[in-house]
Amino acid sequence: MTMGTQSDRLIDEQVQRFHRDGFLNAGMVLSEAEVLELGDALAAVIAKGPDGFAGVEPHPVLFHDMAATRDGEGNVVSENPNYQIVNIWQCAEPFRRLLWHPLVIRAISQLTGFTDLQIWHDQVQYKPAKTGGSTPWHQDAPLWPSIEPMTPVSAWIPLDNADVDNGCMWMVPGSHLWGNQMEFLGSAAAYLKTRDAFANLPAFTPPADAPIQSVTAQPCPVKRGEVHFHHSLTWHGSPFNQSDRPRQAVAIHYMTSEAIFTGRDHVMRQFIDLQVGQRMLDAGAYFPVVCRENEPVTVA
Ligand SMILES: O=C(O)CCC(=O)C(=O)O
Repeated sequence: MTMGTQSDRLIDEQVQRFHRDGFLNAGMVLSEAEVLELGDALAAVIAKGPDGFAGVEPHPVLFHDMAATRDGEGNVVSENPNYQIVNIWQCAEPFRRLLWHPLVIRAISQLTGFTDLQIWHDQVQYKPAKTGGSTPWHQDAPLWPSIEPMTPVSAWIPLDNADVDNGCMWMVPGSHLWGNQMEFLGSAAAYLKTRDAFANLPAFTPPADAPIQSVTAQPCPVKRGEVHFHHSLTWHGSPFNQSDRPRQAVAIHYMTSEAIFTGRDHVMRQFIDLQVGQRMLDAGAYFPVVCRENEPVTVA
């Protein structure tokens, strides 16, 4: 693991860079064998497809092509599929074990400053070779209205080398300190057709007191098995896969112990049986606790 000079912790310079930019590539956290095991598990889920899970069989919470639309006759059309699989951990053991990765959890604890951490949900995004579609510019936290405050940090681990050709994520440094800008980012959706257009965000003026004042879309190549962290308000997205290689990656979205339930909707809302205002730490088994009092919990 190349997280810092110490083997299992980020160094101060990495933590500072994360706070400045809102994202950080912290280096390798998986062995080649682990990458292959996760890849096989993902291939098995993809081979079943969104409709391939029998009624009582463990299945992901959501499995769909984010880019699919319907034609005039109601047929599903998707020239540029981008498959999203939410909570693959519920049906694939290697992904379940990954939630408890101690190095990743220690880093999330350092980056958030919280000693107790919990899983919100995971999600795979799979862009097939040559055709894989884009993920529009967005911020995560506004898409998660069931929980507050908007402070979580995510770990993103590709299972294929992710680069500008096959649709690595792009981030805007400093944008995590510009507030909720989803309305503006929605207007940027038309800028997704090509990589150059993706990089060319419309004009935006950051808040005057924000440390970073320039709006720069930066590609973030990440090697398979490395971890890339991003704050839940960092502007990010990923363009088309223009290569002859697939682009598969899993994001794990973590909550800190300050997360409370708002009552608002999200695909994970169905698993929350709490009163509004109660802490998510009491939400139960679908939201595993992975760090207690600064120590990663061992795999459940
Ligand atoms: O995998 C991608 O390209 C996008 C993932 C993403 O938006 C996220 O992890 O928040």
